[in-house]
Amino acid sequence: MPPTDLKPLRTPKAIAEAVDRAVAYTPSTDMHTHLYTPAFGSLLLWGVDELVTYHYLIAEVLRTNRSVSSEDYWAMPLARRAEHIWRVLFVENEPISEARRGVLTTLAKLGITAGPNGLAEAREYFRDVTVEQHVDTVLRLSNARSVVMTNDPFDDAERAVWLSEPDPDPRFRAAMRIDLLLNSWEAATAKLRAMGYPVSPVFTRATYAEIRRFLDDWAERMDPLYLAVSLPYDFTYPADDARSRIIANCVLPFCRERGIPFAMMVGVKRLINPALQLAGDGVGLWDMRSLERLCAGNPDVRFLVTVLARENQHELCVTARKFPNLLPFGCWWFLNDPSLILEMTRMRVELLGFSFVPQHSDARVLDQLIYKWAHSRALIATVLKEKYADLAATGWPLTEEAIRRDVQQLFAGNLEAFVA
Ligand code: RAT
Ligand code: ZN
Repeated sequence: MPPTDLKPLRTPKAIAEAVDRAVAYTPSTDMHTHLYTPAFGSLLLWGVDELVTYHYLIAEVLRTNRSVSSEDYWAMPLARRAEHIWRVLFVENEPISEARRGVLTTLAKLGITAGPNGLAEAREYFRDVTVEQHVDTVLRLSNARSVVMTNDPFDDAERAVWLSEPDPDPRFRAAMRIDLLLNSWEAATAKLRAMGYPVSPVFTRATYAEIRRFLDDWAERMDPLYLAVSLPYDFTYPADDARSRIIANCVLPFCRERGIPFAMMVGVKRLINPALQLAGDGVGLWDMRSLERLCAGNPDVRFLVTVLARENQHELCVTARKFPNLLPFGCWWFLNDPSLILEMTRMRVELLGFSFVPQHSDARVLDQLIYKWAHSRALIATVLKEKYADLAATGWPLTEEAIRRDVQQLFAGNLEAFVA
């Protein structure tokens, strides 16, 4: 980053230039992705065919060209699916949606001309690229210092890799994800037993102890930054159900005693159209009194929270004002669109100052880091320019140094301090 001048910035133009520099040069920690360190082999998705068949685009292709059903779509091999999506969503229709623009931003930053020939050109580009080279290219272009994975000890393929003690790239950090345990207790019971934790379907002291032993063992192995779960829109706590029992008796004590934050991503309506598979989930409004109860009842546990419904965003900010142990993060999934990112980021700055994490990528394909961060950085810069101009108008002596400090907090510092 170029050196700074310590004199206050007087004009909106000087402020805007300082913001652009800070936002472009500050490395980010991407706190939630579905990427893996290359040691995890085929679990790490990368390359143009994966990029073009992102599940956000599957939902778009099925409604844009109804002559190919979801069954027909899934019956095709990956390369044919990519060609179908490219033809329908990029050649026959203007690639105007955010997910489509994202593919084009990514290709452009890799030096591939945005145009109807993009898929063919990109396949040519990738012919001689190795995954290690590509990780370096993508992290450099997205200016991400580190990315946090989603690590599921219940996933057989992933568990096998962990058990083989892989040699991880330190830029990829772990997060332990426990959806099966909290959302499907019956299935989790069978899995835990098979993994050597003799739990019973009814909750006894011994069962809680075995769940806790499972969490401890996997935390030792993964060294996770946080424990995570995606929860449905109707998640209620406390409730007379398996999930609440496990949260109260195993998850909260685990997080408290080990000093590991609990990340909750709340608001999904799973598989409202099952034929779409990964692309078939919807969104619902969450009754956030459960969050108030969790934060109030556990001041010594730190909660990282993102919510999926637009209508829940204001309440999340207000709740965070009341609870220092709550850190809102990201513009998740269906909210990761420019109009909503602008709205949410403005609201968060106004209500919380800089005490939140503005964005994570949720990248499922390595290449997506490029566009998700490019688009988000530009939108965050737009909001910062407005807010700093309003601040400077009061006569406050705003410096470039201060802007850099703030952006560093937003892009990495707040998270690092919260998980430390
Ligand atoms: O954004 C997504 O790709 C979703 O499919 C989910 O992965 C969601 O982010 C999650 O982590 O559950
Ligand atoms: Zn995700």
